[in-house]
Amino acid sequence: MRNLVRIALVTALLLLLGATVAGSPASAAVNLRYNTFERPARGSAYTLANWAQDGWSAPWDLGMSNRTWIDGYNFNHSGGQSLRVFYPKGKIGPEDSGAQAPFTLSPGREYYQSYWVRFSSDFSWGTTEFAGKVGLGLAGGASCSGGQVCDGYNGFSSRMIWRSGGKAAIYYYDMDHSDTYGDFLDLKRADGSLIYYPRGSWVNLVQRLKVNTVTNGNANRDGEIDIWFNGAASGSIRNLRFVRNADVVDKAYFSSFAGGGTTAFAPANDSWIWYDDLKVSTVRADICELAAGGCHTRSFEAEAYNAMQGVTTKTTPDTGGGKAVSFDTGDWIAMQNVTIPKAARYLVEYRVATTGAGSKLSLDINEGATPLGDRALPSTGGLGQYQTVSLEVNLPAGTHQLGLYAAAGGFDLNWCKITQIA
Ligand SMILES: [Ca+2]
Ligand SMILES: [Ca+2]
Repeated sequence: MRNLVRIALVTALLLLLGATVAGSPASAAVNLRYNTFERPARGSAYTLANWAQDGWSAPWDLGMSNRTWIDGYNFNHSGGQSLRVFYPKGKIGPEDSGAQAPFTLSPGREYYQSYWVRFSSDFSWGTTEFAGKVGLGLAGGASCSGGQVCDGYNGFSSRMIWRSGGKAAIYYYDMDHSDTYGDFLDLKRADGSLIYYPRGSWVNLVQRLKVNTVTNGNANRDGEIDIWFNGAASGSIRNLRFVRNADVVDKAYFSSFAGGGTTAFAPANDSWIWYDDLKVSTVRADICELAAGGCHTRSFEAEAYNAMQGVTTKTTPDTGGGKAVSFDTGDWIAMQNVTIPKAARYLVEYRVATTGAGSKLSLDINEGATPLGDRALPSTGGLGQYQTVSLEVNLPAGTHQLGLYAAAGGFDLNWCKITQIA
């Protein structure tokens, strides 16, 4: 532990809050699950075993081992990595396109889910017909879908799709679906205009689904679906009947593939979708994307420290230029007056360059009295080559002094970023 001579900010309140750091955020539901795709090695397939290692278990999958890839090179919404899913030219359905898996959830009548999605810059919506599935959905029981009649005993499903031109819609199977296939609702802005998925930029989707209640084997018309696009309400469906038995939401149904029942729906060129910051919870407060101002985030230039020991500042060749701070073992910097509005889970990103493997950066608050976590830094290929690495920590609400300490030196730090996960 450090021997500190830093400005005293510590109050009894902060100590008290700090003592809760090792547990879960007070507000987070026990059913909260998220995935930032930061743990697995970049450049590898994100297999079902990898999902399970990150807390997402499914009894089966299609495409995870051969059409997914952990992208640590091109695009991410958080940290340094994301999940990329491949939609090959000419292919439809989850056997040959994209990926699918029904991730098990603790049963709940009402669930929220959120994810960030990015379509490739020349993403193909289809050949002569246009539809496909996007991201996470919610389902329960036997997950009625795929042209089935939903009789109230074979479950339900509700997933996001694209339609012609990338038109965004929710596609759901309830007991009253009117078509051979499920019903859909196009997403709209407050002014009534249709929402289209953009190509080449990240957007956020949130779905809330509440299963109807059942009285004496009869489905009451009180099921609900709500959709938010980039935090704005964009679709609301009421008076839904999903079940007449005890089925509730028990799956986060990852469904990401082209089609459509014929190859007319297949992409005209190889296409990709990136995902990041998946989240599922029974509690709305866990979906910070829906909070006023969105998920809290702060960025710090390392050279803008308020206090330090041992470090030196240099010009950096990293993207954006400016200055970076060089750390030897035992050096530290501190950032004062870092206000965290809500006790929650946060992703901490470091922009670093290292002389080789073996460097380690430690994060703390309360003058080092409350360690938050260590991050072993990879070999980035030398001090001229930067990489973004991250760790997840629980932060208490309050105004903190953030300490960054070189448990093992030999690295330059350009900047640091903190983003609320849930
Ligand atoms: Ca990420
Ligand atoms: Ca900097």
